[in-house]
Amino acid sequence: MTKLSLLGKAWDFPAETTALDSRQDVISAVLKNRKINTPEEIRTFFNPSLDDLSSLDLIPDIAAAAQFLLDNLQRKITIYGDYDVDGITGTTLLYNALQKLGVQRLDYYIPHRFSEGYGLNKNAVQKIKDSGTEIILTVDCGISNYEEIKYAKELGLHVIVTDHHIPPVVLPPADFLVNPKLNNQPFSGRNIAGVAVAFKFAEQLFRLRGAAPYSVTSNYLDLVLLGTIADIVPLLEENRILAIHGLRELNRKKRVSLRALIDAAGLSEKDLTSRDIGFAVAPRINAAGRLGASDIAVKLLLENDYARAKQIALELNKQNTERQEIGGKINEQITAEIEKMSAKDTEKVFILASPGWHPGIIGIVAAQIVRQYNRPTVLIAIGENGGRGSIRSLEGLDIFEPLKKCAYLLKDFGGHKEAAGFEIEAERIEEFTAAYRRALNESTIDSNYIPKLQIDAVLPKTQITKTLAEELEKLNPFGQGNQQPVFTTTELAIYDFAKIGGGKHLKFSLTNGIDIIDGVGFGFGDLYPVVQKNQNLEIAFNLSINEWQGREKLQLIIKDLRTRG
Ligand SMILES: [Mn+2]
Repeated sequence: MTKLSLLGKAWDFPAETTALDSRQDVISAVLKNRKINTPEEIRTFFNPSLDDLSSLDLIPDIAAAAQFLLDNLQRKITIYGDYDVDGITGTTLLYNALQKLGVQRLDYYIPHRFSEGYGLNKNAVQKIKDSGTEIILTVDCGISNYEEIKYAKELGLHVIVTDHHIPPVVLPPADFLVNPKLNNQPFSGRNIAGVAVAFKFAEQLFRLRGAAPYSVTSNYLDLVLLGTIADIVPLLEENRILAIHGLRELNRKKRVSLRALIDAAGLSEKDLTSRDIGFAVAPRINAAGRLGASDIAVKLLLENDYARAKQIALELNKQNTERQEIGGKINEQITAEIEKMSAKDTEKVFILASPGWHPGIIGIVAAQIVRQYNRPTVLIAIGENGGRGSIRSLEGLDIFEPLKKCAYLLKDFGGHKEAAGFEIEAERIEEFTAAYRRALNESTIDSNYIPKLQIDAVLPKTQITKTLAEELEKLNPFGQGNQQPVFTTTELAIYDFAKIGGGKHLKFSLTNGIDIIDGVGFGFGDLYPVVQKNQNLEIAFNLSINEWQGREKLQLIIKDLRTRG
């Protein structure tokens, strides 16, 4: 029997363990868990240069597409993006680049999230053609739009696709396909975001014009960072290089529009981290699209006037707050419903549907429910045109394969292992609920799927220090593939604990027999009675530094608790 933690997780320890006598030993162990082993890998991990990015030639078609565009700068060009942060930043980046290259007739098009959906559509292509456009340049979409691109070609348009999504078997008949995943060899730049493909395409354009490597495009790295973080690509290899340089660029605050957005978010006082981007900046850029139209976010990012940018940023703030309030209400409703559901109806997956839910927000709420209950969650918003569903999963549990098996019940669907979306006729929701539950049960190899907590190392008490916490900061930016290190120890005991934050969180005093160390468990309020009954618990934690009244102190962020022995 696997031993489960209080959060219902199995703790997963590294296969090999070495003695952790020094801080360096701990850092090495953490790096090893991330497969960073050789001196060169360690160098690029801590101190990456843009020269460490892979050669542009590894992306098929990139040079030919760039040359074609340079030969046709006098024609009208429309950039066709996507409504999420990756697409919005990618659109902005290419717009900046083409403007810099002197394109006079330049436009962009972002499809409406609900009335048009993801990718190209024929209506939009027709509108773009009617506006006098001769070249469509896509970003973060296009590789799956065979029919729409064929149609564009029939209308006499030239189409350059830049995209990072997995190419389908039959490729669209575009003039050029710029997608790192069309190179079948493994290379470090294969898993970059859509905005990073746009970045490389822009870099190719400027190099053909004789610019020194990254001399122009380094100004765009703030945009690359936002799309990279928001698209949740693994923050290792090239994405880490781009993110580190992107953070530097962002914190220079040279882009007026982002400065306005950061000010409006109340984050002007500090250097931003990848976390701030994930929690504060990206959601604001996304807010408009979630509620409907994303054009306003591109308009913001292209704005050079601070006052006007601030105005749009405040509008996005408002939409983000609105988005949170709507999400909060849906969450409350779902939580109440789950409490009433029978064990059979909550087994392995939650599937809930309701009219009146906002289809742009259920994805976020589903992710919250997954975190609250450690269970994959399907939410379906029922509207006039049927149901729109969002599925979110736990790390490592594939919810997409079972969705494919239910394709016959769906109008449309897409996604990947851990997140997916679909459209369905309202009448078929009941049938889908049963079919999906069955498919999930069958496809999950371990039918008793247990979520895991990856532990980096078991620390001796001598290593649980503020200095180590400071050194670990150098592993930033944390994210997918490079999580903030999680440790356990057998040498700290719970000395005291209390509810804080209106009962939502727990504050711990931990002791090694000599010192007292602070710990905090965010969202652990519900565990109060359990901890009260048994304080003989082992903790899993991040090391962090808490600044309070000008003094810095070590604080453990408790990730999980389990019974000892
Ligand atoms: Mn993308």
